[in-house]
Amino acid sequence: MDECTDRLLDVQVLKFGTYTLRTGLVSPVYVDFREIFGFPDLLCELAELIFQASREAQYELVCGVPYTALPLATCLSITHRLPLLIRRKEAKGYGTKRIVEGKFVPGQTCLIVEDVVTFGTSILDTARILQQAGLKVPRIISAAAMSYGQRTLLPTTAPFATRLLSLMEEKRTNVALAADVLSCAEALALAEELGPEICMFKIHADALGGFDESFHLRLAEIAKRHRFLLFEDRKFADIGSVARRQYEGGIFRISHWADVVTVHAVAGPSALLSLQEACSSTDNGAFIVSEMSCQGSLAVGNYTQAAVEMAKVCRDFVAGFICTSRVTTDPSWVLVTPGVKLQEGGDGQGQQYLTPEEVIGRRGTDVIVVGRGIIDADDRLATAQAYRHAAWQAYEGRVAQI
Ligand code: S5P
Repeated sequence: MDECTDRLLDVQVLKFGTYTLRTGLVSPVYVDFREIFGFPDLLCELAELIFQASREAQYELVCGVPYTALPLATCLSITHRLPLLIRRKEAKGYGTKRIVEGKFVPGQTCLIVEDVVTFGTSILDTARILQQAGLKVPRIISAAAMSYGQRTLLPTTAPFATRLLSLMEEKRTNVALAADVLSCAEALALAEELGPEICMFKIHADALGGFDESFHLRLAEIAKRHRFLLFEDRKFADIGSVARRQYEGGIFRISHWADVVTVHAVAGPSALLSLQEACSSTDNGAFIVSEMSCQGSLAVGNYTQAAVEMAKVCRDFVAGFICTSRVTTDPSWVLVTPGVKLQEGGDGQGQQYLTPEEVIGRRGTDVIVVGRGIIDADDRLATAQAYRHAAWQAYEGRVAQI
């Protein structure tokens, strides 16, 4: 793979610099896949890497996302004798009017190959069309997709988002623990036991018995040793001046120890701007609550869209969103999803649970927040590891495999 990457750089398929993409995003990396057509041996080498990466998926047909991935799919088809399908961009207005060309029968399984994935829209369109034609799509393979690490290179990624994305990539975990226990002593024991498995430790300081300064000093020491970030789920929702006092003062003095906090969008951007001013380090940040996991939440539709839009006024402070779906396709924001359990369902009090595979793999968010799924388990460590494994597998399935 490294040799192949070197050659991709040599022939300028892969470029580093400052590039404004079609979407308006500025990227430090650019993949000009069409350049590869002049180097058939390199094209075959890349197709072979894709074949190796997709080996454990069982498929009988191969289809490239039009147009630039078609030669890759063709190469795979010829080398491995896999029948090729072509998905037209529009159905022909004459003759067969077919949108999927090639020989297949409904129920067969097809691998979709794409050259570069930024947001995945073209791939999802192709998958939908193949499924409508009766085909099964087990796996989508891309020659390039944005990993957590790559997203830290985007100039629009906020400092806290960069810290979190790098930590997730290095530690290989996208699980945040919701440490909703009764006392600070219990929270410290949890942090010590599960710290090695998680990227963030989330608390509601006002719901923990025995809160004092020694608690957050000890928590910060554990966080440093086990490498996780401290998340106070305060959900600020007041006018700017009050939100600032709640952040800096009182018993909790949140700004002194929390790396990240949550802020509701309901009061507009003033709370965010005040918190940013009061922030003890420019590396800290906030997540805007743009959707909620509970039944009947009003954070939907236009509210959600306005919350996402609002983040732009405070780009250095807002790291991303609390959400249950892909509320934005901009990869600089980190999407954090609560309401996650290994089995779908509810808690009888309005909470609704989705699985790690559903939120990370299918809906395309980045971090799962798990509370009772781990805390109520007999073996908390083994259960945290099971969530970590499931969420990481779902992430790896989403980004490039080669
Ligand atoms: O919409 C939301 C937003 C949040 S931050 N729904 C949520 O459940 N949360 C938080 O995630 C909630 O405050 C709790 O700490 C955690 C979910 O806990 P669980 O025990 O249901 O996994």
